[in-house]
Amino acid sequence: MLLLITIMIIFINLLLISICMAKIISMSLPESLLQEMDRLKSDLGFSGRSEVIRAGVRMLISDTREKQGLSGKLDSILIVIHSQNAEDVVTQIKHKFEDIINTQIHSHLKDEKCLEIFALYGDATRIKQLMKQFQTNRKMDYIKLVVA
Ligand code: NI
Repeated sequence: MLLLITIMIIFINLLLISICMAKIISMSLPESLLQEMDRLKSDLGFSGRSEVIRAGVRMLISDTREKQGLSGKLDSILIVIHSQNAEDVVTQIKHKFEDIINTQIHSHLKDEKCLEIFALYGDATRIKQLMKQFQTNRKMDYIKLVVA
């Protein structure tokens, strides 16, 4: 019995330590993204917004690790969705990467969104650079790289 209580006390202490180690951050999100996040929360059964963010960050980490491992010459497809008012940004970015963009398809979606599909061929480093330009731009709604 005493052993059980000791184990429980140790367990509670570890739990408290792990809770204290989590950092609280404040962040800003556009209303539309917040609504999407809340929809995800209920659809996927997350217990709270923090859980959704943690899962999202974990996915981004594993996705980035996977992409970082790429090397050599690659064939790939880059899919980007953005709002129509971001077209000038996309034009600027794509002109800097003409050496790896073979084909580009531009199509219009609902809600004044644009879909870009880039067929790429080139060095993995260049492809990663292009992806980074889109990923770090807050005007982009969706970015996905598919490596052939
Ligand atoms: Ni467009």
